[in-house]
Amino acid sequence: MTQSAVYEATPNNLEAFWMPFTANRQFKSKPRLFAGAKDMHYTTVDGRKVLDGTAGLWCVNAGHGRTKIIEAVRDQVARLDYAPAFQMGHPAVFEFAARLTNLLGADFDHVFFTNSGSESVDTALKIAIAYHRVRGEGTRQRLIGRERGYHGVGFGGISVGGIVANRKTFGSLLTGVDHLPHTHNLARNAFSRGQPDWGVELADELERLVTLHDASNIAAVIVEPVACSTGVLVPPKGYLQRLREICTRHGILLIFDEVITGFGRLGASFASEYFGIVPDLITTAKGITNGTIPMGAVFARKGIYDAFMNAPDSTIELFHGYTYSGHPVACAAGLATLDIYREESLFERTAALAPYWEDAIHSLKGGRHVIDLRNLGLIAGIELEPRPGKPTARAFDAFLKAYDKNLLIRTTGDIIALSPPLICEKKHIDEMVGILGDVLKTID
Ligand code: PXG
Repeated sequence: MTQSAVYEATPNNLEAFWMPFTANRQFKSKPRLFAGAKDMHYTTVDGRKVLDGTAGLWCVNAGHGRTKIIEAVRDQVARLDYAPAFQMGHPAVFEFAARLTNLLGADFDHVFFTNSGSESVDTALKIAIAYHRVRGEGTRQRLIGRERGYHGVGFGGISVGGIVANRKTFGSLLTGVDHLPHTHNLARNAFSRGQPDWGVELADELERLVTLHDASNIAAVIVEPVACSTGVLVPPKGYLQRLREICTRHGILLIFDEVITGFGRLGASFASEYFGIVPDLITTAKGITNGTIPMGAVFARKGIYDAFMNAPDSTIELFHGYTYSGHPVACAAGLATLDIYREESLFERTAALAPYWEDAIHSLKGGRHVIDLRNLGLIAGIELEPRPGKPTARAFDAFLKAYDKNLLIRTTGDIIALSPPLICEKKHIDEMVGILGDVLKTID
């Protein structure tokens, strides 16, 4: 068999691969395999074209198979395949860090590279705790996350995360962690367009935790500006601003987990720009390389890096990093990705398309099983009434039916999540909503 035939044929043995976050036995009894992708579509091994309603897993923001990225990767891997990440460097990583800080604006001046969102989260939590310590506030060690939050799957991330299934089988997790309440409230906010009106007061729960523990013991609060994995929970108006105010008042670092909301998804470079809020640390991954090569990054607000630079000159300031931090091939992919975002004005384009997206999504109101519709930027959540006694079954059926009709969606619980590549056109939005409307009519 030629190498390309291996990539395109259905493998004989599906058993050995233990698939992540997958119903392995269900999948292996009826596999769904992609062999190719271009722009807005995947191609299956049996030659069907499937419209990508999810930008892969929220990461292929510039669409699939972008020539510029492919060429940059090809060139870099041939030129310098790997350079040690510790005590050595290579030009592309410095260039990429500088380009990223330009994109972020004047408030952020340093970038720490990782290989995934999970690593970015653990990195940010560690930087937050160490930052307080180097400034002589070493008692600040507690971390605060939020119910229903998703911060990846490292022990740090699941400890501050609030998705029960991702936590309950993994033991005692990190100590010293509290959770804010989530912001989902169907009774008050169902079918809100964009940010819901009710819920700013939920941020005041942070004051309660500060009163309980005392600010001198709290290092950081971490939230997703829009909680996506749990099923697209859009923050109530004023909520994130209030979290920022409370953190500032008590010297607590605010971490925005922008693994999904970064790189244009809301129609601005980052959610922090979209909402006009400056957090202290921003975690990213996914769209940083258009999903082409694994990479993540943590952005530090001015002053955070400097606080670590008081040790004697030749000592290591932060004992943290990964073999592949700032991998040359990932940096090449990232630089080409930033070029595409800029040359095609993809963030501005997303902002311009968002109202059309909102109308299209909300046209599903009144559809069978639909109990809520939520949207922001190019993200949507469609919440279905669960089947009695069988949570998740109805949405999973919708996923399988949509795939049969050549549309890729994501489901979590009984919520359908959509997040197409930012190059998507109105005709793609119409197609997605059309297929989904049909699917909802045909599932029980
Ligand atoms: N933080 C956030 C906010 C995320 O959404 C991570 C951290 C972890 O990133 P890594 O690269 O370690 O997976 C994520 C990842 C889904 C889905 O369909 C979402 C993610 C990953 C896979 C599937 O909701 N988010």
